[in-house]
Amino acid sequence: MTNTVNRRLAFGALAALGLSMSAAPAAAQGELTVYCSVQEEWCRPMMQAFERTTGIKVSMTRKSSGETYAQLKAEAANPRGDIWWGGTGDPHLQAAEENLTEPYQSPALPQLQPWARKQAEQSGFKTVGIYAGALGYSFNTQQLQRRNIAAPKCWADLVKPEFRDEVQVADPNSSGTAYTKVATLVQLMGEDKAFEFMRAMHRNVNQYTRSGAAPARAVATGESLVGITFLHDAVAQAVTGAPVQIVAPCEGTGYEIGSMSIVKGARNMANAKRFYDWALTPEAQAIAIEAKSYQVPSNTASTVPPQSPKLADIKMIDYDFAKYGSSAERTRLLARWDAEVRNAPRR
Ligand code: S7P
Repeated sequence: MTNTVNRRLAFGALAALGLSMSAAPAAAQGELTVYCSVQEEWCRPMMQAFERTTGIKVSMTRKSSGETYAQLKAEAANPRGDIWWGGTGDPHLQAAEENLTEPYQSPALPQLQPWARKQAEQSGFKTVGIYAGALGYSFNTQQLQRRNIAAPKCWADLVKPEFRDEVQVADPNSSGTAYTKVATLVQLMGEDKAFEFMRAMHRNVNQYTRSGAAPARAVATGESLVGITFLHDAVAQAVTGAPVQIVAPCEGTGYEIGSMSIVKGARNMANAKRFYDWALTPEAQAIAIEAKSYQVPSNTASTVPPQSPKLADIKMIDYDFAKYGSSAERTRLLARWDAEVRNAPRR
């Protein structure tokens, strides 16, 4: 799958899709450049709906969370994006700390879940929670049965010899999902034990993908037996009828607060704020369901998709967003992961 897509979504295209012109304001209302870090399948309808609602022309680029954070840093002197929508919360917090994003208090803040407001308060209102989701893994039920392997239930199962070359997970340098995995294991096991575990699991990893959700697709097609992702990304495969079972690991797991931030020095600041306010409405958040994106939405009036993993039923760690959302901690953990895990021998 192409990881980066630049697309200008014109009204002509909407008309071609059969949408009535009455749904699209006739007057052009300016432009907006959005960096989108959820799946392309959700980015696209979200941008189309915003264009339809406001008449603002959107130029959207889809990249993983770590890649977008790196892009904001690279463009800091000459910002090209206006708003960063979606992706795990840690890199949004890191961008806030590095003054790459703009403080903004949306009038919609009081309507949000406490975890979404806390994300905003913690960052000095430079980011806000838009959804939440738990980390875990999925496996291909047919492949498992064919190989007569017992169903894994815990993180500890993923280092067993029967899963040799059968575990897929993303690279935490590019992927927010995989950074959440590193931070989760460190909080769950203690840092040295977590790195020992990741080195042992490295022997079973068939590929470190760039994108966090890719391992869920690999499980659905049988290309990998196990994939570590957010659970909602595996549910998105299961609802298509793929032989996929999700696992919330028995030891406990971490979670994300998917976030949104306005780029510091945005060229289209007023439109960025308009998008920000709109993206927090129940109407905008409902687009996730059509896009088979089963995170828990942040507006208290939004409908939680029935397919969403029930966060209250999952053994969850008290994820320390302040610590693992700090730039110094990210840099340190990624350097250790590169040195001790990615470059470790596999035999
Ligand atoms: O698919 C949705 C989702 O899992 O993708 C975001 C993620 O940051 C993007 O993927 P990367 O791991 O490649 O950065 C999550 O925030 C979101 O829930």
